[in-house]
Amino acid sequence: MTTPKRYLITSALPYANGLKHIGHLAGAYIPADIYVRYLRAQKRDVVYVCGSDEHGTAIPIQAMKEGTTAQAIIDKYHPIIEQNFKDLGISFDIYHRTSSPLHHETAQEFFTVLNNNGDLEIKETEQYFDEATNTFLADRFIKGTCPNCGYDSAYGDQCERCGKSLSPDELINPVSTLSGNKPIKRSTKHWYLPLNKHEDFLREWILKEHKDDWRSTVVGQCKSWIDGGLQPRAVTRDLDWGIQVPVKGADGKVLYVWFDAPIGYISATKQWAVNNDKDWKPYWNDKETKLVHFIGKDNIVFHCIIFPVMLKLHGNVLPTNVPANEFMNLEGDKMSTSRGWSIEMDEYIDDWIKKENGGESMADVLRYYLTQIAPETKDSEFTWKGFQDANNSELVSIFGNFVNRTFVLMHKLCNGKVPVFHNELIDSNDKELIESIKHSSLSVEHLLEEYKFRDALFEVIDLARKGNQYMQKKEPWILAKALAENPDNQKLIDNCLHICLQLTANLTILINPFLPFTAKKLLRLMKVTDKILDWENAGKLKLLSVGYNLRAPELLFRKIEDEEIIFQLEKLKNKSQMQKAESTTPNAESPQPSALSLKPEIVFDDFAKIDLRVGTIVAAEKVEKADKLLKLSVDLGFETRTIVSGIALHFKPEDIVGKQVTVVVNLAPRKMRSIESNGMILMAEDKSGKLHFVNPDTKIDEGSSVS
Ligand code: B3M
Ligand code: ZN
Repeated sequence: MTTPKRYLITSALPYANGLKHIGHLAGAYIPADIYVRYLRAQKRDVVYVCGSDEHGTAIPIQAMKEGTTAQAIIDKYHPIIEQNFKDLGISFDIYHRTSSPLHHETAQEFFTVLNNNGDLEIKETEQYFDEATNTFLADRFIKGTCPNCGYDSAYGDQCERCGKSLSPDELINPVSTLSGNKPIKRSTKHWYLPLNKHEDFLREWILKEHKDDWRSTVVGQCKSWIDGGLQPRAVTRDLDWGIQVPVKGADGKVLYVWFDAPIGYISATKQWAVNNDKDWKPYWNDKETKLVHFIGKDNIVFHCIIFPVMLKLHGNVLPTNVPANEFMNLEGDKMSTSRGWSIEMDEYIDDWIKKENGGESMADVLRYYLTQIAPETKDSEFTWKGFQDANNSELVSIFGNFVNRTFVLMHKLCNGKVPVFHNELIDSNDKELIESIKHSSLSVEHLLEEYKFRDALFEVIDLARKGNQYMQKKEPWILAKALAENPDNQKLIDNCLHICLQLTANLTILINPFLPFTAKKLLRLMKVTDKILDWENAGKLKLLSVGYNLRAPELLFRKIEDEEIIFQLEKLKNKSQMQKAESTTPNAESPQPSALSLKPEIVFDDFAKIDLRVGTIVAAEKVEKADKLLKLSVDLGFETRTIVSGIALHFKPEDIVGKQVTVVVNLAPRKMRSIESNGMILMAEDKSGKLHFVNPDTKIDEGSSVS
């Protein structure tokens, strides 16, 4: 294999419409980061780009849910997502945004070139239109039943269950997600990318040229797409959020998000070049660039069919590989933020990294487990038990243990210095381990070049395991006990620890792409600079010089206790129950306007702070000069409280005495009309605006808690 002149590595641009979960992380970010860190260690010319995808209907939909603007949504989530990636060690060279002017220009230029060359078709067609909101319905503005798998909430551009790419016309029983109404058809003009004209190219390029070097899952999906017949694909939309179509008279039309988003890789490269005083062009125009897209399987068609056709027409390089991952499930079910069945990156960082000193090593634990169970060839599953096991029985017991023993013994038996190696005493165990070090380095390299990240990681851990076995055979601590009788034992001890230390240095190089925080810690322990991480050092045996003083041992990983896992499992269950409760209340799941004014998502901990109790109203009177307020005395079992409530227009005082109510009892006291109110009564408002008490279906003890 000849080494490519340069690499351009991309990870899918996440929509800046909410927090991203660890399934996303496992699919498109961790493998790319491992690959990039490896390439950097190989001293290859590599640029790793990513950024927020800030267009498409996903953004305005989230804005409606949060009762704010699309701009406010992207400005809120872009920095959070960017920071989350940083905290987890994802080392983009640039994390850009598609809302930037540079991106808008780049995408418009791209469109203009294709349009001017006659590569796009303009068609006037009938499209779904929502009269209530005066909006054409495309992508996520329209939902219906998937013709492929029967899922009843498939979007107009893709079914999130089976991954099939759709058009609104294919949906069975379509409804507007904006109003919940059945849409009508209305005529509109759009630009189309005639994929059908590129079928021969795609067959040749994917199904012949790349049939053996791309993952079979990827080639398989492309094949079924091509065999299913390629259709012209609309690349513009009637929408007010996105990049203006750069054509006169196309007001109110924007580029389809899947047209502009992948161009985001190009604009990110441009911005990186500006920031670093480099030339971006060769990365996209020179045939000697190796372009690799890391994505999840739901993005295959966009990266393997649509974007390559665009790149070819525009005269850019084509991806060399698209190592897409399958999905990662969670505790027996599909991961989904909206159903509350997920672990958000942000949540993991809060729970595991920020809470403890030296918490970065917990970022590596997640990176480790997600790589170990990476869905490279089929769907996989994250379980908290599996996470705990991977940490406790591999990172702690194998890798961490080997390094720790080496450092402890070196300090105890070799004065904290790298001991000399006595060549004349080399034995078969030494030779075997030395061979393993060389062999593993080559093998890890080979596997990484082939995007086999889980196998590569296994190889590294296996090498550490061999280190433990070697030490077990050599038993330097036993040799030390007999030093008085056999002074020559010191030489044997020296040889053992010399090799173990050189192995530690090698493990540092090999683990660095996977667990960068751990590698950094190891560099500190060995008191060496990151020069040692150069891949050319892998497999070498003289990385640490004889006589060099090393730092005292420090644990690399800590054990994860059962309670921590139980806590996470409980939290997950609670989160999904809360979400379920919300979606079974009327109007929440069905696409009524009220669903779109949902408050921002909170975590269970937020909810748990609210103390809700059942109480009975024992007295009620009007508040003077305040026609809306009633002053209530509420018996809560443990005490009777005064609560001022704005319900006077709905209830007569004498009618509500004796009624049970639900009270927020830990709300900070508030003065209203100089009466201190100590709590709040929960009320439900019906369609007509009438208020109702929220109370148990039968009379129960005052003070009973509500949760
Ligand atoms: N934002 C979809 C996703 O987050 C989309 C990826 C764009 S990559 C150019 O799955
Ligand atoms: Zn489907």
